Amino acid sequence: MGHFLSADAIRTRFSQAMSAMYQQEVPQYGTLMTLVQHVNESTLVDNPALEARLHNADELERLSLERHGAIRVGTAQELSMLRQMFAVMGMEPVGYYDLSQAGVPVHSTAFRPVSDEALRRNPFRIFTSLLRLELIADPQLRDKAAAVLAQRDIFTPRCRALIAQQQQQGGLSDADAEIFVKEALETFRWHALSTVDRATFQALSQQHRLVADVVCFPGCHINHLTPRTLDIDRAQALMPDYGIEPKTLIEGPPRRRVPILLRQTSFKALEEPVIFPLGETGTHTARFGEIEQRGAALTPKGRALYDRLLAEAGTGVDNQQHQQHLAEVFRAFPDDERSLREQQLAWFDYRLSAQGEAQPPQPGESLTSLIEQGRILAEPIVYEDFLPVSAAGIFQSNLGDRAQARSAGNASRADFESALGVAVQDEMQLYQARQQLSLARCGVSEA
Ligand code: OOG
Ligand code: NI
Repeated sequence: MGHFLSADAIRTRFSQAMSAMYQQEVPQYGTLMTLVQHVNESTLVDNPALEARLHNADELERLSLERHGAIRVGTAQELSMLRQMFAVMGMEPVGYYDLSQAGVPVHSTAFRPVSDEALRRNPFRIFTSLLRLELIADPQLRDKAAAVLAQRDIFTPRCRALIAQQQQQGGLSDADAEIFVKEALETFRWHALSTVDRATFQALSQQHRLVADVVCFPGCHINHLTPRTLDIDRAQALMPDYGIEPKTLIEGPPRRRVPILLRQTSFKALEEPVIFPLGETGTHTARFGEIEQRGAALTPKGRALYDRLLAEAGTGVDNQQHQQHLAEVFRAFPDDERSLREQQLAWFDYRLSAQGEAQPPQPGESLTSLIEQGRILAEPIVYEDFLPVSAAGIFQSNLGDRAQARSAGNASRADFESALGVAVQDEMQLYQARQQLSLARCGVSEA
């Protein structure tokens, strides 16, 4: 034993393989990556302070690796197996997202790394949704969907075997990891050949486009991959120059001096050909591209303020007006690091400066004074999770314009966790623990 490849290394190989596959499947995603790379390079050139900062926080390296993806599955067994697959790559389920609120019949979690070190290596995340068949109104169609799902296996036999082997041995050799990545990728590949006849596909689409997307194919195709940009406004504005049509609104908070949480935008899903078993053809729109700009993780207090202001701002029909209006409403949200820290609105990572190393904190010295003296440096912790309202906006923009309000939300976290096979981790506890750990490393006990 002993000669195992680390989970972090497997994750990086997998995320690169996934990106390469998706570029082949959806060429516009490659174009989007080029655009983001140009925007990031020019943002760093224009803003040396930002570059220095990312460099010091050891974040520059992860920038080009950084992306998230999204998938949707149909059964508890599939979800639980995915959990075990992602565990091989050091990704754990964090957070519960109820999207039924927004008329989308799924609930979700994010598989992602959780430790500081693993996040620094590669923060690859997969937003994973489980279809809620009980939200399909027509009982016959519900049974049909369940029967179709019961017949498929979205994992290759070799993939299952390697997951079991990893669980027994506690790791995978380099050679086994290589095969594992290749086999795992098969689960997320696009298949134009539907598993159901055209009439069933159409009936399920009528219920909800998402239901057809989850039920009618032999795998759980990756539906988007999302690189991280340093300037989403610029990237959105440049999309048409690159031949990409963006969704109307940038989701999330407005542009700020200190970015918070997550701002996202996407391009519309492609219309792709589908082939049915009897040779008839049709089309399906599911796969798209998205970009995001990440900012500070907020504390429960900061998050409550964000949620309140976002609801107050409402949505708009024109991005420029919407952003202006958001910016006005968000004046109530402090926009400097010091206030965010002192009012405990955001989580921070603390570390000793060179001066602090030379003159370490003594018992009784306050954090504020140590920061003022420049002995401790405070840096907002990057938000690693997702936003349900934004996610709903992304889902909706890719399901066509037909508004599909459904079921007033009824979250069912317990059902989700029993399907998953474990409880999801609480993201707030994870941020808090990281903040505490960074303070402890500085030799300071309290924020
Ligand atoms: C997931 C949409 C959520 C995000 O970035 O908020 C998401 C989906 O469409 O399956 O990826
Ligand atoms: Ni996304």
